[in-house]
Amino acid sequence: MSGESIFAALEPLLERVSKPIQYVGGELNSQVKDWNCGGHSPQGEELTTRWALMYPDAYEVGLPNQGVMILYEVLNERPDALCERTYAVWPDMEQAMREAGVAQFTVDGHRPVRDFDVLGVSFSTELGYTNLLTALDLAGIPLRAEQRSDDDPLVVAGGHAAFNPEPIAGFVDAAVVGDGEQAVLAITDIVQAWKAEGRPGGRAELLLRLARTGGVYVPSLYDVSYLPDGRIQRVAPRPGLAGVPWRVSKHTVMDLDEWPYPKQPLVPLAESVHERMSVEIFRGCTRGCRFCQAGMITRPVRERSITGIGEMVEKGLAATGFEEVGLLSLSSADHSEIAEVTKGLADRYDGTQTGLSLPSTRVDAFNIDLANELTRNGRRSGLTFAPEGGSERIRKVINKMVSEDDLISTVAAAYGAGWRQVKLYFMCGLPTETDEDVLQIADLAKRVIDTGRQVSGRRDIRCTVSIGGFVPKPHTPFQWCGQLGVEETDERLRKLREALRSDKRYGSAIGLRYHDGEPGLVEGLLSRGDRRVGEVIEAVWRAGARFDGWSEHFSYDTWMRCAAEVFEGQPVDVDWFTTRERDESEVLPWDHLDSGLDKDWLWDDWQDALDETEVDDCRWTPCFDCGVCPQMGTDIQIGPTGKTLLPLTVVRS
Ligand code: B12
Ligand code: SF4
Repeated sequence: MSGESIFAALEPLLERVSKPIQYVGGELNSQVKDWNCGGHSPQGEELTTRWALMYPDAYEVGLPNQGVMILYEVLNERPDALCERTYAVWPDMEQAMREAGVAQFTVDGHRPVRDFDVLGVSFSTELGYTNLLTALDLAGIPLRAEQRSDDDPLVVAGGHAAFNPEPIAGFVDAAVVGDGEQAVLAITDIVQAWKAEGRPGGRAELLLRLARTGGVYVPSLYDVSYLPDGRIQRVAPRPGLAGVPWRVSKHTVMDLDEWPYPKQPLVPLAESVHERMSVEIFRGCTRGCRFCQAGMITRPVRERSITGIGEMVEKGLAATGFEEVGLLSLSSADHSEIAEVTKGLADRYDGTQTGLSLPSTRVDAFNIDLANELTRNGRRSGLTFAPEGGSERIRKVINKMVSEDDLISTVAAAYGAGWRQVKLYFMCGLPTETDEDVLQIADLAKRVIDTGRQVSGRRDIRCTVSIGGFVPKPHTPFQWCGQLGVEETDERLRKLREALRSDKRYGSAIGLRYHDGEPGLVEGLLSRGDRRVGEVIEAVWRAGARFDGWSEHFSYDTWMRCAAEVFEGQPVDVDWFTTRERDESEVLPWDHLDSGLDKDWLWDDWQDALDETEVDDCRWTPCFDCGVCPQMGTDIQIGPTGKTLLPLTVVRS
């Protein structure tokens, strides 16, 4: 494998495409390591393991992605491994590359992706699947895993969408569920040992070795059988494969302080969605919102210590020159020492250019105090809250324990403290939802504005309602529910728009942002699909689908037409995968991927949802047996540590 740069061939294309800077690399803290950094064994075998890591979306979305940034650094720190990044190229670049015969390349060394040992793909969302196919095709790697030779890289999927890799099972060699820090190092060890031994048994042996770890899912080693009505009968390891597990376990990093990554965050050259440094202050969430896949699959909660956070902020700022730090997690205000963290950092960076921010979604006054603290000297523009459901009833169904009065007193505190704009996130199409539940969003928004005008004494305050269609996800209590159809979703959103527009007293004070139901239905097909959906993905891609997460590229009609052709004569169709409610006994396509959550517990939680019964957060109440801790041998890890952040001497030049 050469690893030669193809930049000379790429360069002439750059002036013909949009935003060429996204293809040139060289960002602050990026790395290009020696292709043979691991050296050779006495027998002449290569001892370097090379990863190309892909975020299957445009550079501007992929560059700031935390998961990719972390794994890139973890791998590059290893002397005998190297890792470079690759992103989805825009259609204009795809065309130019095809015309000029330029292969999918990494932005770091501009090396052909096909020269690497592993192509790791980070799937945060299922709408990136067609972009994987473009990259494979441009790279010259066969689309189907079974057609690959020993010279092709191993294609490994990770990220949250990999918790149901079945729709892409035919295109990937392996999938990893859960945290990647230790998993990528373990995979590197296995690849390295196999190479050092002279690649015994070829690709098949390598895949078997990975599968036998119990933590890497190799779809080609499993057979799926179906019942005549289309449901799955069984997913089982292929006969005669000793050591291939029936269920594949997720990976969990237990002590986040031991993994303070990224230490050297990448600084984008081109415009990106997120131009600030991010520090992940904890992982996991046990609030138990029933729609939230991220919360369910990342249990248990593992906090980074206050001192660990302080160190990451300080070192990260020094390494990047960023002037803003975001304290990120699934629900940052829930960190057991968040008040101390925010006060400590606000004190430390008082009087400097450094701004601090917290993605604010928790609906309570405490959150406002935190936001106020972080903006002591700054402008108070907008705050975001996520009540998610419009009525008190539906919030019980989804286990979002927020009353209308909580919300109103929270926004009163926000407008009273000088904030001018409040953004509220909601979903449409939640289980048991009626028009009435969604229409209550309009009443709520009006109450928010009335309250804001009252407490601030001003007319120029705003409330933006942002609403999206709910997509049921695997490994959540809503994995069994029927998704709301496109027409019903659009009709409900139309009624909400009418209700908001009809009252002239609010004029432009209330804004509405919504997505129609079409992309959500395709996301639903991909989220809860099985291997039969793979053919639809390939057909759609062949029909030109690219960047399905972008409204200007997404074509619902192409998806529906291809799905109808693929499913012709089969007992399944798009509705079967999306709007159909499943029963308790059904084998779900992802049952053999073990997220730690007990299926019986999830079912009971689904029944509790239908009964409008709420369940507490296990961080502050006794364990309610979701199964994760005993199953994974893990534990909730929260403070308080009782430590504080020492102020730093700010050196001004
Ligand atoms: C929580 C969250 C946020 C939080 C915190 C973000 C954070 N911690 O990075 C907040 C609210 C700040 C946020 C903001 C935004 N987000 Co956000 N966010 C998420 C969410 C739900 C989880 C991300 C997360 O936990 N990251 C933490 C990192 C450490 O975890 P990770 O990426 O999963 O990676 C780990 C493992 O999965 C694994 N892994 C990952 N890849 C691979 C690959 C291999 C081969 C292996 C082995 C392992 C592996 O290893 C990693 C380390 O352990 C994702 C959806 C999702 N399900 O992933 C959306 C998501 C990534 N966000 C999205 C968007 C659009 C945004 C915003 C641009 C929104 C906006 N308009 O401002 C901003 C940009 C922020 C940014 N840094 O890029 C989109 C991206 C869309 C796309 N086309 O890719 C997503 C996919 C949501 C969606 N469905 O639309 N986000
Ligand atoms: S096993 Fe218990 S303590 Fe652990 S995440 Fe589940 S409910 Fe919480």
